[in-house]
Amino acid sequence: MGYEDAQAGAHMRTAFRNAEKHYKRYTQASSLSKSSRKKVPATDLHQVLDIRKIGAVLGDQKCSVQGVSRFEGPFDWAVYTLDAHPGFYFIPEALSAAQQLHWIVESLTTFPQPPNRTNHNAIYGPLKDLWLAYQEGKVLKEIASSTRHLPSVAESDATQRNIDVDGGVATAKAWQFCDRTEACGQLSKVVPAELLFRKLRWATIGLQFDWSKRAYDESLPYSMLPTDLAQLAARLAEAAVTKGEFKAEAAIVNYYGPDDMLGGHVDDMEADWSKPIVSISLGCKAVFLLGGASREESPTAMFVRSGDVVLMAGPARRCFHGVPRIFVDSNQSEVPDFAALVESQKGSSNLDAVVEYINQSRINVNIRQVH
Ligand SMILES: O=C(O)CCC(=O)C(=O)O
Repeated sequence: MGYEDAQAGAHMRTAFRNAEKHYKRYTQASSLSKSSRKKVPATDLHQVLDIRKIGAVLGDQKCSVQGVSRFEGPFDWAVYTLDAHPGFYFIPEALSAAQQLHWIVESLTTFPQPPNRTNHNAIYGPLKDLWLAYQEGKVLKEIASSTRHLPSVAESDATQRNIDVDGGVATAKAWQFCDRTEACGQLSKVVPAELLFRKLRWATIGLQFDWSKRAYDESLPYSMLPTDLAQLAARLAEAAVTKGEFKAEAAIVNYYGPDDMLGGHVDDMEADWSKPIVSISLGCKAVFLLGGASREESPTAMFVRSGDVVLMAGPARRCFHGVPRIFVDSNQSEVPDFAALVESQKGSSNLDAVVEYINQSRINVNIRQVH
């Protein structure tokens, strides 16, 4: 949709949708000739709260600036609240650059590994070593599609399976990463691992989530969250936990490319809303929208940068929220200089591809207590 189309009919849309349209990234179709391209005006960002900057102005003062207040407590970080959104907490620069890099690497290499599920499971079944296959320039090829022979899932670790049963007829599809040359001349479907990685939108870790039922499916195999991530989340959650301890049982990892956004939604599948969602931003800067209990309420827009953490607990758990925009241009993305950090850590492993990816992307790891 073009910029002008997006402006029409604003009065028919909800306040949340209007904000999404306002902050969305508009680009011209590359198929348009130069003469038919219209200039897309720069997005007006003057209403976006910059809590990092407001926090620096506030210091230890007890007053509120632009509806942002310092939350007092014995925490490891400065924590801010929004006067208009009880139960919402913002922790700027909670993670050091080295910690950010560590979780970016995990998000690319480990978190999408089975038994964790990703958006690719529905089509290809579990994909093992997707990042490695992408780095090695591999392709995913369909190696079987049969209505007679239904191999057992455990038959081969290297084989990725997706088994459908339709009207009593079982169809087994099997996929495997292989070298491009091996797939050459093959008639069956072939998908470059690079494309699959670019289309990776989410991975779920810990207890697995069934998006079609909007519920956790505890019958699905899962592995626990890494202990260091669970411990970090429990420490970050402290400001928003009034009783007991935060137990990190599940997480959704969202991957955003330059044009990706996450539409307004409410996270209400967990049993105990007094426990916060701990949401960690990594990579390119983004606009985060926090609305009210209905889409009709006008949301507050704020910048989230790499290393920032937001907590949503209590009343904020009922609030619509989403990410309409990430900033990938180097003058706006504000990604820490991970290349320099990698250079200073040389000798461990080659992280150039990770740095290249994150300079054009955003990752969000949001951690939940389910029970
Ligand atoms: O990417 C973000 O910051 C928000 C993610 C989110 O709201 C979700 O996964 O439910």
